[in-house]
Amino acid sequence: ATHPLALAPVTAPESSADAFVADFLHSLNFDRGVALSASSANDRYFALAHTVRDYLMARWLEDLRRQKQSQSKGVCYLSAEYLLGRQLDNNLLAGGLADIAEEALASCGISLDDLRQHEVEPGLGNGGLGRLAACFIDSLATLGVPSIGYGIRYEYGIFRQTFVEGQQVEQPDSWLSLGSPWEFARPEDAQTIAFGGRTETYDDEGVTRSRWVPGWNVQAVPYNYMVPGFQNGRVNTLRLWSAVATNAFDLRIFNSGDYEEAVRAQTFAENISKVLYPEDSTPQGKELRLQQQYFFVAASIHDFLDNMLAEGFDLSALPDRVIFQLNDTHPVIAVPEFMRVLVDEKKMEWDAAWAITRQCFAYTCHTLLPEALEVWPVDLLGRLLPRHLEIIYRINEEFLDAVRARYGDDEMRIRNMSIIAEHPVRSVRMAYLATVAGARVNGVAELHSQLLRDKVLGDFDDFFPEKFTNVTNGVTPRRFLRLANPELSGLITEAIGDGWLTDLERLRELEPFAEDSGFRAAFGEVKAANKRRLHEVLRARDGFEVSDGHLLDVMVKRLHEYKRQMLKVLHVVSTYEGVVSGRVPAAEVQPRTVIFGAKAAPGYTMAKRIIHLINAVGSVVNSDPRLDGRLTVIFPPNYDVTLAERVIPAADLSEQISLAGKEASGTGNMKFALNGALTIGTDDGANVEIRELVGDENFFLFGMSEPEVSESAARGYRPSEFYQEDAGLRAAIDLIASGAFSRGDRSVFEPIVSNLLYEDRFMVLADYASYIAAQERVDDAYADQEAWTRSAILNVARTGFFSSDRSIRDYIDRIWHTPPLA
Ligand code: DL6
Repeated sequence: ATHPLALAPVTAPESSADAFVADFLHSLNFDRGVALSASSANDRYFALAHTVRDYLMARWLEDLRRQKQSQSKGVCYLSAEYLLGRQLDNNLLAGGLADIAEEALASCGISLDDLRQHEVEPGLGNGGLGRLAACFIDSLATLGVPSIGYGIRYEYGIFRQTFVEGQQVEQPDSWLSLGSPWEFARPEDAQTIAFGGRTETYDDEGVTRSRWVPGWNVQAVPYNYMVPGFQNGRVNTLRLWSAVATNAFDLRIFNSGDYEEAVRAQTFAENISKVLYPEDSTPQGKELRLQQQYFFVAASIHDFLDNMLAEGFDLSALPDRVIFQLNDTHPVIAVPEFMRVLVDEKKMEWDAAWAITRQCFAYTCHTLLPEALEVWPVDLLGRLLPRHLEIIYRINEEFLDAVRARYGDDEMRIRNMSIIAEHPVRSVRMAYLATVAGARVNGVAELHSQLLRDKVLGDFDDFFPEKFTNVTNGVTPRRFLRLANPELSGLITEAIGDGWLTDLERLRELEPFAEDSGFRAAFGEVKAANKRRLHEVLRARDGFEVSDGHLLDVMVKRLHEYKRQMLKVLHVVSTYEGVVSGRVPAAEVQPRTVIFGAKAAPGYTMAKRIIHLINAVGSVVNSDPRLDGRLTVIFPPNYDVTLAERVIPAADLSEQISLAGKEASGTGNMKFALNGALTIGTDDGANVEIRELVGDENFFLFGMSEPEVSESAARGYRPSEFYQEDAGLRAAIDLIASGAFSRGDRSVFEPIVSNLLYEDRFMVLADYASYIAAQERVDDAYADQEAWTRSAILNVARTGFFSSDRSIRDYIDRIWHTPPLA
């Protein structure tokens, strides 16, 4: 006999402050093993997190059951990065528990806000791509789409940035040192992941088949995380893999006293998920990176096939059951792995397997920089994954046969389209493999998708035009408006109700309020309150002071030359130079605080020099009395999601100033506009769509368009001509070159100066004059606060399109065809 309780479904705890207190104390006592009076902040944070988890648990278990039982088509989102941000607030909001939790904790004499600050955010991503993945899983859950996110549980996430004498120093991010209350280890669901070895053929009842004889393997242990939808009773799963050695250590060697050798294999295996690869645009041919990629996609594919399919599932029906979305090229090695499983393990005919594979994958490209498209040397790939290389060769052979059949022996075209590059080293072009294998290929903003078709993947567009589509990125309004900006959310809800939280286009209803002086005043007060709150955060975090009445001018994003933080620096230096040279009276300078936030990849020397320059300029400008406190540069270190949530709601001006044709989309641009900052930007990435929606009069456009950039490059770009012809630009560059920001040492920033004058790959100098003119328009506009606030409200009202819910609906319509589960 089975006890009736064992048969009953799991139920959520009663939703009341008293019940919450009881659950919280129970968790403190029985999970943490402490009394409230003896508990640490970490104990209380864990107990709170466990209590919140308990409220979500019944829904999660139910969703897991339903998704498996329904066998309807679902999305497996494969991403090497998830930049999740803090979880507590998000889960409280999704579960509708924030008020109860606050009341419950207060009755125990605990401040919810204090516990919030205790959470260490999991920084398992580098920037835009990883944060997009986090927004997408939030929207998938909110829309009730059957889906699972797969990735890597890096032991160390994106490095912690500190500044030593203005220069970036990286520290490991040991986000797990106190544990994570949100994860569920599932060692019983571990997968064995093989590497190395060789391939062989064998006779299988008269059929010659290939198989892989691997050289070594590791265990992939999954950790599950809840991904709750917004107050809809749905909870999806994020499953992150951690690498563990198959044999922890060799006891024989250990007993002989050679302890290092005994654990060598363990260290080697566990390195695979040790650290997030700290690059976001320029891949380096690192073996460990390829190991990471194969490790997580192989584990995910096997997990899906082993655990998500019904008993006796007919594999030919896989396209009706799953779509694997490849988030950039990092997971593309999944394609040959899937083929290997179908052909070698499931003994399917090659053609049948390929027909299935081509329907089960789709590829999102997130870049336009050719150097950011990953390639793997065949030597390395063949050594690590010999069978996969054979499979890639065959895919390529058949693809090139089809190309020849269409175009004849056009050797140039064939060389250009081959998945295998011959120069400078024989390599596999992962973006090409993804394009050949994927049912769909999408860019992440209209302009980007068009440039992909016209330029980066032009021959492929000619060959399979039906594959190409666009899905413009989006951001979750729950985290980036409701949680990050509670005051503005409250004001919006008061005006138009709260439907916007799941239907962001409803922000349009705010448009008439832009004409309402009372609403404008309230909106202005919200902005001022957000600035004060940011000020408190920056003071407590880094000791910075932000002056009242300043225009808050913000540029936060990864540091990369194409994003052109350098252009922003030149603007600051020009303003400074104007005053100290006596040309511009300080009293005429619009008071501004310029905030930078940016991490540079540790190996990216020029990016690190620019960080150094920003800090150096800041320390000179901020302390020069001639500026009369009217220009301040603040660069808080370690910009992360948590800081973004404070900075974005406070900003007046959003800097989106990449060279046109280089930023695939940007998502920061969307977050700022949604929070009522006006954009100064080029016609690049999603800026184009933001400007179209908010209107020219509410956007400060400057700089060359993408065709103008291409034309200029084709003519032969000579940056020194701009330097010669523009006195303001010359003065700014000369001031940097003079050592004014490096205690007279001209050598410190000389590499930046000569790069600008003689190379300037991203055409900073060409856009300088237009940028300065646009900044003058900003100053003029800001002087009329009523008109500025009106524009800010219209920015909020007109950018509802940029919800990640809309992006996910577009993926469903154009790519996945995975309806929500009723
Ligand atoms: O699609 C998300 C995000 C875009 O908004 C950015 O414009 C783009 O730079 C970024 N790409 C990456 C990876 N770069 N590469 N390869 O982070 O993706």
